[in-house]
Amino acid sequence: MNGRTASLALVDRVRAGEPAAIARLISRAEHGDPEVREALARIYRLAGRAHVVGLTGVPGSGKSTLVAKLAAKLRATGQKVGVVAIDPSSPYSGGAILGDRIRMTEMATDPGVYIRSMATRGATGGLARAALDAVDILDVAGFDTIVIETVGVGQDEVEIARASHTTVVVSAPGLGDEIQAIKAGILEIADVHVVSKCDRSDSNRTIVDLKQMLMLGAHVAAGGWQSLVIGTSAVSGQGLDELVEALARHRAVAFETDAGRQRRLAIANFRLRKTAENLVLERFGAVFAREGETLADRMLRRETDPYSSANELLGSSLSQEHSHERDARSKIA
Ligand SMILES: Nc1nc2c(ncn2[C@@H]2O[C@H](COP(=O)(O)OP(=O)(O)OP(=O)(O)O)[C@@H](O)[C@H]2O)c(=O)[nH]1
Ligand SMILES: [Mg+2]
Repeated sequence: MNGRTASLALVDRVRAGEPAAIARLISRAEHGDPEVREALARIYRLAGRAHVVGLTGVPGSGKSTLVAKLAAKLRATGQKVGVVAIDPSSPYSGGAILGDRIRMTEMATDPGVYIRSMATRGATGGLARAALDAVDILDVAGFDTIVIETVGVGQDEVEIARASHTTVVVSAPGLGDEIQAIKAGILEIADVHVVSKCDRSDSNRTIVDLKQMLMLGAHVAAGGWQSLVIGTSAVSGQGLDELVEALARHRAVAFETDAGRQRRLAIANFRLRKTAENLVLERFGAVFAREGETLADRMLRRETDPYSSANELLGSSLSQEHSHERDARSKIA
């Protein structure tokens, strides 16, 4: 069985919710071989049911711990929960704080929770591409809510958080000005702000600061959604019900309002652009490797110039199509 057939065979097993198939298809997606594209194309068309929540915040703000608690809450309401953790700086055992190890272990064996860490820094076609393919795979596998945890410090991570139906930004109490400055860029993308570690005495200050900052910006986002600040504690469980409730309300905005549709359209647009850019670069790379040196040599002799040569290269990059992509299209059509 070649890579293409093997990947396609995984799609049906993913639909049946088989964990081994989910893991394998995500790995193949991460690797980004052209052979997996036909399978991912099918996956995309089958997906679209799940509520995708992007959860971001600076390192150590308590994201993984919160996700573990949130997953347990959602499980209790009967939902299946998928988690995609992007480049976690600590292994995904963050939920195992303060004597809570046993519950995390239980969750790890619960088929209704699927946690996947991705170190996709070098993934072909980029971090966003691989992460969003993984989300689609979990969606097709029947997970109702899928949380993408990213460290909100780089452009890629912010893009991923934006490519979710609902964006949660986690702030921890007592972060220095320096860190707050980094965060300034991600605060504005939040639909829901969480101040974690509210068992700590300095958390009120952070909540007040955030609320003030939001009031300064005083805007009601599209769809009538007013972003809010929720204080949570993984120790006492404070705020978790409120967070679950806010997510449910925002899910309704995403799926049932015009503004929500606009956002989902923007996400589709983003993915189209990323995928197309990726294909162009890939094909251009192949053509450049083949013809670049000859053209450079002709340039050196002043028989041609960078502009004409670049046009020529781009022309042949775009006119050639990989045979497996042609196959994939005719199969899907
Ligand atoms: N007191 C207290 N500590 C917490 C709480 N939530 C998380 N922590 C602690 O904060 C630290 C960081 O938690 P993580 O959940 O790993 O944070 P993270 O944002 O996922 O970190 P990275 O993935 O490394 O970016 C850990 O030592 C946790 O035990 C909380 O509600 N209260
Ligand atoms: Mg983490």
